[in-house]
Amino acid sequence: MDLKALRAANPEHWDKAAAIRALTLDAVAAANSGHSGMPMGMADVATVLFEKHLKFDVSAPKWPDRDRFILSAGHGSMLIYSLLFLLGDEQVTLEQVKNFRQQGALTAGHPENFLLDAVETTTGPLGQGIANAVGFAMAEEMQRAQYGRKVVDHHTYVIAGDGCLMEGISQEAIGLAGRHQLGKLIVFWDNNNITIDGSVELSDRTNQIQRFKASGWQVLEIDGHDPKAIDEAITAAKKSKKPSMIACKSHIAIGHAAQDTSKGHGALTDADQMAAAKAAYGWTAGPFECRQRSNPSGKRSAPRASPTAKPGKRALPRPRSRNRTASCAPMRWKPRKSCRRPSRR
Ligand SMILES: Cc1ncc(C[n+]2csc(CCOP(=O)(O)OP(=O)(O)O)c2C)c(N)n1
Ligand SMILES: [Mg+2]
Repeated sequence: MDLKALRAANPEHWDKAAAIRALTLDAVAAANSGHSGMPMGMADVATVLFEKHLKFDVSAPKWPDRDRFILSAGHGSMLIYSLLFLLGDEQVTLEQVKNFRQQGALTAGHPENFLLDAVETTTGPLGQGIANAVGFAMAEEMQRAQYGRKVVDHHTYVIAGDGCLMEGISQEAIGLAGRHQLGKLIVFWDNNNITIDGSVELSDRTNQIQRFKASGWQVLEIDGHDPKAIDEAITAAKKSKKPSMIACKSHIAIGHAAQDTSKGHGALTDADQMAAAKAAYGWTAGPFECRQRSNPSGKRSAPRASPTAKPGKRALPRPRSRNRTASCAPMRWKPRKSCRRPSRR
């Protein structure tokens, strides 16, 4: 992997994804446990999804018509904690990130929906997240049929790993989603060919592309480190009447000595190797330091207008701003296009 070329091609994107990678390394090292490689490998996909497509308001995580994001590969929980911290989620503070996996922390080893408002559903048992996501997408279809598109019109996005797709429960859910043509369900497969024990072929040789196609899905195959390809695939998936599976060829623990190995699945804590990985990213800040956090003042962002609101009117009351200190200097993530105002379809 030529990280320098990737960085040079999309420097702004790269730095945002690198913030996820660096925070993941720092939090897992501080806890001396966890899973570093998956968040590092899927940081590009998550960055494009959250920056360009996901319809949500970080200050109103329970806003009813938000897009749902489900991290089925729950062991990679630092992916969602990093994203929420960087976006300015008021529950996921720097303190919480530093206390990753500690007793009483909201940043539990696996995402827990009863601990964090922005976590849609608890995940960790492989396969559970993707199966739950099919239920979320079915609920959306049913509500949309009942209340209409002006009120209910959101997508359900999932990141699932090799292990999720190996679990039997995933087939029942995939079959159901295909049967009901849940076009607003979009699954990213972290196609890194590595699991906890080694390469996937050790235990499974299923052709996942054909499997999803056979179950009635649209399947797209992309380089999971190419932000343009990720963006285009999501755009295409959103247009499909079928549920979509985006197979994202990725490198677990990208840029680290453990890249593409099962060692990369677990906790990467070696100080020298961490320093080398950060150097490869061009990341010069110290542990837990990042300029990338949006909303560093702790001020809540303006609420979105609802699909039914007249232009200029707010569907949600403007929340009060809060004072909170953050160690990061301002550098806002650009507002997501889809977050400005939902399209009227
Ligand atoms: C049902 C279930 N069985 C076993 C585990 C333990 N486990 C956690 S992650 C993992 C390997 C997952 O591999 P993959 O999804 O490819 O993740 P990656 O190594 O790419 O991060 C296993 C076996 C689990 N979480 N759930
Ligand atoms: Mg894997």
